[in-house]
Amino acid sequence: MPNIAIVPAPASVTELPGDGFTLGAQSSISATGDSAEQLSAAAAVGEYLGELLRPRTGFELAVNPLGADAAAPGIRLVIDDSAAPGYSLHADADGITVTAASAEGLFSGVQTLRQLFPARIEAALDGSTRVSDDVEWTTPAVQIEDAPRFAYRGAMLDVARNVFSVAAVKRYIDDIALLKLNVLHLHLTDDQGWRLQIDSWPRLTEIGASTSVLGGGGFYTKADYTEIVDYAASRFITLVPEIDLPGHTNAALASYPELNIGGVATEPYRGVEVGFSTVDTTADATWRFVEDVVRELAEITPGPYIHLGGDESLQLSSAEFSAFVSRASEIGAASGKTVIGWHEMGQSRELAPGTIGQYWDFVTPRADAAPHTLSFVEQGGQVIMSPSDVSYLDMHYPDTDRLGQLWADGPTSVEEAYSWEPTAIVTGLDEAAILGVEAPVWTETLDGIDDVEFMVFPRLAPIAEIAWSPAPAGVPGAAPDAATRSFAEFSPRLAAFVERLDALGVRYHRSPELSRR
Ligand code: TNX
Repeated sequence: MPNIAIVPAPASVTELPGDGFTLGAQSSISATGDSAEQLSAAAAVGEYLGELLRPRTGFELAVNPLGADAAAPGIRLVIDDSAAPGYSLHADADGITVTAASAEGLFSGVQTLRQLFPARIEAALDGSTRVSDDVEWTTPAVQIEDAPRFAYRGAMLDVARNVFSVAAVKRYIDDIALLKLNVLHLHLTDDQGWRLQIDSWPRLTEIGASTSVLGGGGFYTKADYTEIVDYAASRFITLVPEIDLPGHTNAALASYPELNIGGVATEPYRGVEVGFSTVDTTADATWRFVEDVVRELAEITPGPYIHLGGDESLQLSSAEFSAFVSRASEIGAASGKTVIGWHEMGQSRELAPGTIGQYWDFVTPRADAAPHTLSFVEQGGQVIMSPSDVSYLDMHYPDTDRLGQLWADGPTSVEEAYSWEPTAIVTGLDEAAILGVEAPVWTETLDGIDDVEFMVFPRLAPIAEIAWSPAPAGVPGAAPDAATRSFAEFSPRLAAFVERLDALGVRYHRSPELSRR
């Protein structure tokens, strides 16, 4: 087991001679910045760090906002305008200093800092654990320089097929923050459920939210949604809400007859088929619905994106589909947001400029997936990579079929989730055209956050590393000294990471691929 084991791998890690830092009862967390605003932003990250470290250590760890240039013992969080992108971290016997140009950079540095302490520091105190003074909370001596490769590092949670409480979503936000992910994409609507209050179309939740695949109904009020958005923001995570159109709409079609071709409401649906539903793309009611939903969604969404779906629309001709998504993308753009759509949306050559595509085909593209994906770039947008055969975390693990599905080229091993490269999938889609990487988890078979954690961990860690860590050797534009990505090198770091999950009580899959310490 390496002495220093961080996931995702930082850009550069240099072990220093001498002792590392030992956290003690007298340690404090100090925050400094060049302005009052930076000072309070750094102090807020310090408070978050204190909340992580206090329960298990029992130390007070007071947070002291000190103003620029203050030297203080313990952990120093410094916002400095002149700092490089990302963060740098220096740990030695005198203390730990994390420096960044922004609070977001500091927060990333804090995620690295957590992983320098013994994993047990993550454990919550309950009846079975107790503060004990026989643990030395010591880090290695190290200098780290780090910055993300991709700006968009996401996880998607399907809250439409099954219902997840606000508390469950918050837990998932904390789970993904550990891995320096900065986007939570919520798939809010589908055939089996509509999960967001829309004031101008109340039956969406009165009727459309009454079903799910495995349990009862449920939805987020606007206040619930805002609570999730705010919690995510406190972890520097942007919420991307998805309203899936024009297919995957049975919950809306069951709620309002006027959205249907033929004008008759459908029955609520609890099955797991896809591709059977569509709104009537020529009905005035449909366009009032799209306008109203987008307007109300944009009003409560502070982030820059809204996702309008566009996947698996199998009931429309290509011309009908293209016309629908171009008009929907214009409505989305008019709300002031950048629209994201699944890659099929790229069939349209008249998307709102800058629309972002989300690629979900395989690592080797089939049919028209590649041209449809390139179409977004040709129209001034970028692409998020979610190749389903390696990043759909609802696929079975090779060693258990207890949860999940198989359709995306069979089970997905931990090694497969690590062994792909975003720039090597669609020919002509280079680094600059890729906004980032996202791992979706669809929930037809998943009942609650425990099931999600089982499917997601450990496989989310390799994907987070692909999203965050520097381009490996062999990728165009990689640094001359770039490392080769190797599962053998990753495995011991992953083994160290899951010890942290153990301490946190995350119920991950104890995959036989996890090497033992
Ligand atoms: C495909 S690929 C879907 C979802 C399903 C998922 C199940 C894509 C954008 N959509 O509707 O839930 O497969 O794995």
